[in-house]
Amino acid sequence: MANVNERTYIMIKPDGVQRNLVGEIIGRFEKRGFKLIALKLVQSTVEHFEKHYADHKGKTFFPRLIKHMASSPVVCMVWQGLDAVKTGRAMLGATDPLQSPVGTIRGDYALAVGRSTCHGSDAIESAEYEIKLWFPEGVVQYTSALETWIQE
Ligand code: ABT
Ligand code: MG
Repeated sequence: MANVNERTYIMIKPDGVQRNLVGEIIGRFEKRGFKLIALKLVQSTVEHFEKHYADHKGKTFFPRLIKHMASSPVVCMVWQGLDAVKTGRAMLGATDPLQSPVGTIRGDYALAVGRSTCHGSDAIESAEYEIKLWFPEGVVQYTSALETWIQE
């Protein structure tokens, strides 16, 4: 059963922030109908990104990935709505931007695997882990007037 309150962790990566794509990416999630329940710009650390990407520890690309992620600020967000995890991933495109269809975030704005512009949780369990990792203070609870007009 699809969950209308499903949450996903979306993060605009250093290359997305540096290229001024923040408004564009936030706008796509807003226009799709998702509800924003947490948002912040942070300059994070190597240690924190090692936790975020713990599943990739030991892989050859890991040190380069972590170095890039900690090189400049990122925008951390939690979006809520119907099937948010799977739909969020579909909005991003594929891991390799060159394999991402036009119309997706990576298919429209990215070229290289190591500069993929935006992160999205790949499963409900990883979303829960990532939301706790990036928002230990919790998310914002509020009623959105739009919800009635987006979801059944
Ligand atoms: P993320 O949303 O960043 O997690 O990307 P995605 O889930 O699409 O892809 P995964 B497999 O999680 O890759 C994480 C980051 O590692 C980079 N990467 C990945 C490489 O540089 N080389 C590789 O061979 C693979 C598999 C791409 C992702 N991030 N960046 N930047
Ligand atoms: Mg991933």
